[in-house]
Amino acid sequence: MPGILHLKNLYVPTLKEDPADADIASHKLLLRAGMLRKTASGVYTFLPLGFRVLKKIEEIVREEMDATGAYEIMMPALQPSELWLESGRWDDYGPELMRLSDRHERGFCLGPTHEELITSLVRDELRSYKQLPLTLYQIQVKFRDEIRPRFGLLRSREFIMKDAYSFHDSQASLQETYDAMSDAYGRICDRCALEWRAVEADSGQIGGKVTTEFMALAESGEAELVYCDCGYSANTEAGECIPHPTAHDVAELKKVSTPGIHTIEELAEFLGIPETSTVKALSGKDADGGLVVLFVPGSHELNEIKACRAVEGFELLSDDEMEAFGLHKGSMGPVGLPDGARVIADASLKGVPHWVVGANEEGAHYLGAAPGRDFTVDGWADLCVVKPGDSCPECGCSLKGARGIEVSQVFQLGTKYSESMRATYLDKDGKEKPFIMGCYGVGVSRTLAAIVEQHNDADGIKWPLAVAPAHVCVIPLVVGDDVVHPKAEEIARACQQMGFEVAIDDRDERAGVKFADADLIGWPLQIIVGKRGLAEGKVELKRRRTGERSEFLVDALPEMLAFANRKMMDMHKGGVTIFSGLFD
Ligand code: 9G3
Repeated sequence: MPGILHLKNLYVPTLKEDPADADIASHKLLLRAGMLRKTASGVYTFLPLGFRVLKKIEEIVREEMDATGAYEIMMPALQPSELWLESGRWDDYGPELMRLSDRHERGFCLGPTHEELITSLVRDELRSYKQLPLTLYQIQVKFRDEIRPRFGLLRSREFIMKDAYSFHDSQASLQETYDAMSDAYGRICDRCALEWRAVEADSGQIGGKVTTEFMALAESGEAELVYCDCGYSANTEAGECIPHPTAHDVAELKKVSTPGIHTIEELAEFLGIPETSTVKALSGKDADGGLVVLFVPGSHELNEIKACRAVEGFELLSDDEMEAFGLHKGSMGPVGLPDGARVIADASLKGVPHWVVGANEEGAHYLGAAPGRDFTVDGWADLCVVKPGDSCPECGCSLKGARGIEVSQVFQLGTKYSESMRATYLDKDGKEKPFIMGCYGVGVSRTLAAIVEQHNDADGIKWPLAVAPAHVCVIPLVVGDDVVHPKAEEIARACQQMGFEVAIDDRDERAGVKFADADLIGWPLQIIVGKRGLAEGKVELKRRRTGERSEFLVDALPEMLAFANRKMMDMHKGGVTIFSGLFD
């Protein structure tokens, strides 16, 4: 049974004011509540109460990982450079990969992730299809030298991640683990009382193609997502985009003078047409340095990740490079491009017979530019950044937008690492095959911050019961006397006997200071013990989540706590009844 936390002895340096360099709620409140301290830019220390919350989140993650049949291990943070040279990633990453040399001048890195390490760990001894599938995980510190650490734990340079890796002899087997991990991640978010959405995402550099991100909704989140009532949701980096461009009614090619017009807004206003009737051009070069001009509806932005998928090695041209190609920024178009230029257009423009677009001449645009008649489109692709109001790719309804914190992610890696690191097994025909792999990460310290982002108010943090530093804080309004303080200790012990995690604020401080700190730290329940109340045999209860206050007879406390405890145990059994009654 956990001991009672005596705040008089505990180290909880609360702050009255927001620290200067903290600009989002979770960063401010974790510092003010004496749970976190900055050691260096992007490097933090968890103080006792913050550490208790971190451990509870880890425990929820551990329970859900074990329930999927994954086995916990602990890999080193210190990784030999040889492994990253083998996978070819030593040179893929720049200053973000924290590198060091040991006393023998051997190269190491502080692990930002562990694909290389886990693959080298198993490749010599995980040799038969009979041993598959296998999922191993760890909860471990990670290092990424972010160029701009900020928002406290949301983007730090050292952080705690649960990372799991699975090994399979078939895509079907990988899919099974991928789905099981996705379900587990949903339960982890629910048990942490996070409002979340699973979104299709872009797997970026790490290869593989299928990936799902779990986003905790928060205005302070760096990620943008769109979602639909039908259940579809996607990261705007990757989500399919279906713009609805409209054709302007001029059919023959007609050059119009547009002096000083350079942006879509200016063009649309100048011509008195909607932006959806204009076409925006973006010039770039392909892997061979050849000119490629991309065209998207004026109402949307180019998604550069999608552009790179459509054009190998695509890079946007600088202003100088545009000039070198003789292009006029702000009036580029498909008619009259330099010879050899490639034209790639957003698929939605297939339905627009006449474009309003630049004339490749300063201060001139074309109306009625017709693909096929006036110019050739070399390729069509999904090139736009999806945004709220666009049609849902699944059901056609209008998409809603939100911002989110990516708290976890599941990836299908395929054979990217098993091939580059020659990690194979013998299949049932005795043939060498590279493992099919998956990897799955939960940002544990980031989840802690996401919970605070979703559970706070002007007075401080409102910890969900499942991760609170303790469930109850008993607050004697007088200490050192022979009535109130002893009774408060007795009540604390009664709560403890009932299985609650209890703190008692036995500091010699004014009531106002104790109430403010209790609301700031965010204990789910406060039991306030004062002389006047005791004279009537009563104590006051305050629920942090709702602010509701009620009085209870001290003698009724044991069975009331027993009732609350039974309900709380229901919640802890992984059932996710958001606890009503005593604590809500
Ligand atoms: C690096 C550096 C930063 C990185 C990586 C490598 C992100 C890197 C992607 C992943 C993918 C998954 C297993 C757990 C879940 C996430 N940032 N990624 O590979 F060298 Cl400096 O980490 N890995």
